[in-house]
Amino acid sequence: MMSEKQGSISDCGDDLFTSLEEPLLHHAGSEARMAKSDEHMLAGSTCSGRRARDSRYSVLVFPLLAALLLVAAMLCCAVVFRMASVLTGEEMFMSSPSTAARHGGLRASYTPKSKEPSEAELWPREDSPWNESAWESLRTAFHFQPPNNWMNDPNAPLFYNGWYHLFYQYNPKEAYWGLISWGHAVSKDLIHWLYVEPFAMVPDQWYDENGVWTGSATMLPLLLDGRGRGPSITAAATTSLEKEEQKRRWQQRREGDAQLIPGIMYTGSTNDSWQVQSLAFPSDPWEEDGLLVQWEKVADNPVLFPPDFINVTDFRDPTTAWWDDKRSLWMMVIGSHLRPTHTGIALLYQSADFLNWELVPHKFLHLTQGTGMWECVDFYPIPTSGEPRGLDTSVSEWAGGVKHVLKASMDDTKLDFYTIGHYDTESLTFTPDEEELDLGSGFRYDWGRYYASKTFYDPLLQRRILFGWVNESDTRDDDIIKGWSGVQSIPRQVWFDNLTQNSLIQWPIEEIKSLYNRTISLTSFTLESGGIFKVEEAQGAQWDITVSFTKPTLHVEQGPFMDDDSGGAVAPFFMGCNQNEILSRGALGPFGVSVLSSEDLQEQTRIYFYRLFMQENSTSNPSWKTLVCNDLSRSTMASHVDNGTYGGLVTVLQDEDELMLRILVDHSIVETFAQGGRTVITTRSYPTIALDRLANIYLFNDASTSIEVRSLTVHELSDINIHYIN
Ligand code: DQQ
Repeated sequence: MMSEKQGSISDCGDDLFTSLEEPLLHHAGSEARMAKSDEHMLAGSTCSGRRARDSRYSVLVFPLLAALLLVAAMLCCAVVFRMASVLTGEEMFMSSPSTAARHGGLRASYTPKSKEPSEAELWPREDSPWNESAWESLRTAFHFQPPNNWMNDPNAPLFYNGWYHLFYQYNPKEAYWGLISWGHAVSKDLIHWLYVEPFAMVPDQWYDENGVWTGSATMLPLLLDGRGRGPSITAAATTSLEKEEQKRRWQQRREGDAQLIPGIMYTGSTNDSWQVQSLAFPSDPWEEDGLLVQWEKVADNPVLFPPDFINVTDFRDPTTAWWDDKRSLWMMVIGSHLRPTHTGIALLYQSADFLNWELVPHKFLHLTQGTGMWECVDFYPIPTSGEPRGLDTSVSEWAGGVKHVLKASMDDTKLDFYTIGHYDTESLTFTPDEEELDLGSGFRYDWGRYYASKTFYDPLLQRRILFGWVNESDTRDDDIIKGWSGVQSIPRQVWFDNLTQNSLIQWPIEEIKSLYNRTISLTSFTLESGGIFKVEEAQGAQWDITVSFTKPTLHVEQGPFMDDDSGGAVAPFFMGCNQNEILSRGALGPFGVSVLSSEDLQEQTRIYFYRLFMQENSTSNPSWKTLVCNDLSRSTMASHVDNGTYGGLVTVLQDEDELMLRILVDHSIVETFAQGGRTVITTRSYPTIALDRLANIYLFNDASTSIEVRSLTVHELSDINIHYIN
């Protein structure tokens, strides 16, 4: 059809039309544009006759040409304007028929999450407590951050060919959410990162025009054409030619994992804001591109549309898939919710070839009423005995026992909840071990600002690693001025807590020790009530601090009793650090560490324990409970940033005689791991005085009884100096 019409234009001999339309076709590349140019082409087909008839009007050629040139200039402006709006994230690369038209169904109603920024003043800003160098000191030194602009969710972490890969939701243009693409970084040790260019994926297709949103990687068996193109993916070679090729690839493999190729399933937000799932593969993972720099979206995209019983804007963030050996099928979960019941759901899909997916007949792996939209669901096996280790996502049986972890990032509250339970490979359902610890009411990964987390199995060291997005808690205008927003947490190893038997341990990966460059150690001293102790020679903002206190206990009648109107039935998992009791001095708290502290303590971020004698629920007897908190109330002199207190209860077993804190401090982020990693709190601090070498470390005891410090170890950490790979 195209060539027929083009034929009529060249018959006309009017190259102007062609030269005006071609750039439009080229830029737009959409069916809508094609329809428009078809009209022009039809008009063009009548032109040759008309021009022949009206040769007497040749005196008008120049004015006409001038007019046409003016129109051309205006059209060019329109194109430039359009491209500019693309670059500013207002609109993306093309317009094309709606997703509904392609798929059938209702159109989406969508409210963009990112609004235009308010008027932000640039340097110098008189009302800001920070100048340019102060802002620079708030940037982290050993956490992963992109070179600039906005970052949110960690995506598709994986290990391939000797390298760890981290992708992330990234706005390449601004320090706020929008134009979401996939940034990419690689590392040999999960600590020292290198930025990879170009971006792994950008919104350049109708099915991801509103953003290449969150997704996961699955390590797949050989791709039979070795090029990663979708239709050739299969779990097993079938023809003898394929088998030959497979054999060749197996012989070729350089590393233990090289026979597996990552495939990425991600959510695309379409040109009319439907959420659909699409696939991408590395272009040449075998020979030329072992670092997985180039990615190709498959021709059959999108591979999944939202089912008709959910809203088309509530269908996102596919998990890493697992192989169901019994049924020879790939399985994968996508998060959503049911309106109007507000039930959070994990939709369960299956596929024989990773390309064609169908919802299992009973639809859900799991659901929980009242929890709302589930984002970034994660689902993985966890061994329940032996040394801390992880398992490949496809493992469902393990000699030492295995349970499964289900995590959902709750869109309503922006909190990451997890629950531990049993995955039944017959009924294909997940059941939490304890109903009261189901998603939304049980454990959180982190009690601070931590969201959209994602794990992966590290086959090199047989462990499961967790990443999470830590957002800013200053203002959007601050972010625009400083030019960046968002940090990834230190990668944490996660394993089953054999002692509590119902929760996870999270612990900074061992590799962080490669950054230690100076150590201060102290042992056995007493902090009297009201006492404060300055750690000498500890000026700076990059620390790994471990402190152990002797567990303090009192006779019941001396302890603070936490009561409430329901007769003492405080739900412990919602017990936060912002209760009034916590702000005042108690018998056994608060005591702990203050970091990012100015010399005069005007500014300090306080991390503390607080022991309470309280009732866990209406049927239990009161007993000692321990709260652990990151308190930002004095963390900055700036009045416009978050100054809340974050934290929750930490389990301290009866036979444990110490309370332990490990705290990672990195300029504007403080990650607290309490009691060996049973409770974790990540918060942001924006000091105005306690910056760099003006930041100190203190121990303090605001309890009315004395506290014993058993040991204190403070490691100063080096910068990781992330730069682009050559
Ligand atoms: N971020 C992505 C979504 C996801 C959300 C978009 C969670 O895919 O649900 O940037 O932060």
